[in-house]
Amino acid sequence: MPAPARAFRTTGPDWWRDAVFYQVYIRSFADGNGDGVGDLAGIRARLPHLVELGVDAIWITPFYPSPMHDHGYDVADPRDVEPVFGDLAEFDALLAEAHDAGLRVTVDLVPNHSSHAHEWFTAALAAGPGSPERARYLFRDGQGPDGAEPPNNWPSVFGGPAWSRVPDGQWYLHLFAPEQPDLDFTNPEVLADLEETMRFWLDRGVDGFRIDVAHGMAKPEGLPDMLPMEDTGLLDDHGPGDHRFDQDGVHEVHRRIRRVIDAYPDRMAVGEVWVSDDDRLAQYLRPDELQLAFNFKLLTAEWDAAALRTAIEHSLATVEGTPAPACWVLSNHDRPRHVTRYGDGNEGTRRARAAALLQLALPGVAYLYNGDELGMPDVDLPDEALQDPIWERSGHTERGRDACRIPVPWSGTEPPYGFSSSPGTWLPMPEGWGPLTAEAQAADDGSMLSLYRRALGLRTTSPALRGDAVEWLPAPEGCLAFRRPGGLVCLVNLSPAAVPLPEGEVLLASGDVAGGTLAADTAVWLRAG
Ligand code: ISL
Repeated sequence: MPAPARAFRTTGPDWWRDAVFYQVYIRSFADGNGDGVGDLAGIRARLPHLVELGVDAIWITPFYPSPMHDHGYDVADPRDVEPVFGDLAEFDALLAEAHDAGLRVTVDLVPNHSSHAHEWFTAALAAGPGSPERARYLFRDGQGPDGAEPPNNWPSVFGGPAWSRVPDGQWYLHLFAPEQPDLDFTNPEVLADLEETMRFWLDRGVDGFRIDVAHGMAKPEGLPDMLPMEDTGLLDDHGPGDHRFDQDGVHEVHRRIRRVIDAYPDRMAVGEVWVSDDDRLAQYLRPDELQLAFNFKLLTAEWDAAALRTAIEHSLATVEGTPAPACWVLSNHDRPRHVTRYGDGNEGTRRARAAALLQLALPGVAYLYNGDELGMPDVDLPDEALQDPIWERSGHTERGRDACRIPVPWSGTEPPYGFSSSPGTWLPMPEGWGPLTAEAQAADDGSMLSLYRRALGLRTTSPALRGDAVEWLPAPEGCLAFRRPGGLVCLVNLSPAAVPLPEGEVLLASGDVAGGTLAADTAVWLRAG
């Protein structure tokens, strides 16, 4: 049954300023054709779920032709659809249906690298050193006798060196897998092609883009050695010693991207910018660059009042002085899901319920990852089921990201829980997920899904959630409390004991608040009395 017709909740050029986006990891959301892999037809069929959930927009991870060495983030042709996921006609139908249902559609843009199967890379290999074909990528001669050493010491994010050698002796740069050669953005042809890709999707009617590795693209002149990884500190910090990311030249690329977006009414882009320094991150949000940048500080913070408060304060400080609102993320397809990060089982779920109310009470944009609304945990997979290139590249020392990419359970009591008509799903689904399915949770007033639906409903209807400021309130030890200008008070209890419930009308709570107390690992939304 198609989703009922509905207008967009907000219109105009800033429709995204307080929007809730839903990340569809396409392989794992819903399988429409029974091959065990999620696809565009599956998304179409599940639009009613998204409408009932109450989100404003979806972001669909890459569905372009790809040999799938990094599950679609290795793009062989950015202006077509991978047959496993459907075709362009299916995409157009999905876009039209989503729009009719009041849902905006954003798609992934993967500028930093292409697939090794892209026709440009094939041509580069064939053309040889010094050719214009090689100049679209970062081919270099090696160091040492016979050039047998890589051109510099950069490691790949997925493990091993960031360089691979080709038969004629040159090396090419790949910050990710060898099957994902980095493009050279100083080459005008590369930027022109990215602009063409953007126009291709904008002309079809997409509402915006999520930009992959938006802190990549620019590389420093001469590709100097970086500080060895063990000395750079935090993995995602990419401080000044790490030359692979966050180079000043990347901002020119963002200005070019923005110019394309601004030529179309009401379109936006959010960047995946793994830059933790507030001021450096804010640079991506200047008026002529990205409208939004994910702030990953909630996703990396422990379940701890001080850590979460610091994360929120830094995220707000980042956007202060920029035109952008904050952009909150708890989970995505690259990191352990928050139910699991917070301790798994009942404890993890309880905390995830509270975290949902925290995320959705904050001003700005929220991104949900498919399955957040069901409280999906990570799943430990047996070695033979692992698919992420990280597993192989790390010499079987890192298990990679498959655990957070398990297909979504929709209905029934046995795998594949309505995800697919085939039992052979691309990642196996565990036994015992009957109670986790969307169907079971829709029928349960106390479920995670019901909590999300209520929270999203209040976000759009209650005046209490209006206004951008966050005023921190005094709170018991181990608790967080803040007020929004509209009158909402959000109190999260991260302490081990119950705390008294403040005065006010309870709008929503993640756990029991009868008896005038708020239990441990519980959050409440109140309208101050
Ligand atoms: O910078 C990083 C760590 O050092 C990473 O967090 C990096 O920014 C991140 O892994 C980029 O992720 C995105 O691009 C990858 C893809 O595998 C991920 O799924 C995608 O989200 C390569 O395209």
